[in-house]
Amino acid sequence: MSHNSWLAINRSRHEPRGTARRWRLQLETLEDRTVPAVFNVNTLLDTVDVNPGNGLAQDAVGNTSLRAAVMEANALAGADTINLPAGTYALTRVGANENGAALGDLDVLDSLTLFGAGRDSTIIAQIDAPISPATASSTTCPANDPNGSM
Ligand SMILES: [Ca+2]
Ligand SMILES: [Ca+2]
Ligand SMILES: [Ca+2]
Repeated sequence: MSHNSWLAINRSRHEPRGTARRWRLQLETLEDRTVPAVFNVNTLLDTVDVNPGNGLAQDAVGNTSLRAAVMEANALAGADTINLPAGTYALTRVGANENGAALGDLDVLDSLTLFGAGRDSTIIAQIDAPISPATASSTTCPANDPNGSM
């Protein structure tokens, strides 16, 4: 999912003109996590991520729920993507005024893209507001639906 280095080609600036160009390959260390995580939801159940921040959006039985995916995406710095297959995702974990996506609405705390299977196929059934972006750059809707719905 991530890679720590990037192959870079670097040419010395101090070469005299007219000489054969010499290219040197060098490894350049980048941030630990440069590739956005992609979570593929595989359950309709409203379950929580048992270990936010470990790179896996897994509930207690190892499934990836929408809520677990949002929790893990929040725990990982940077943009992430969640793929939602067709189905109705009923948010059943009641809890007003909770802002970590573990209860109630799905609090999106950083950049996140959700892809559904189409407006009439992927449905998030809400308790109150199903998704509450906490930042201006948060949620975008799927590219595969011209209406901009799930
Ligand atoms: Ca996790
Ligand atoms: Ca994130
Ligand atoms: Ca919440």
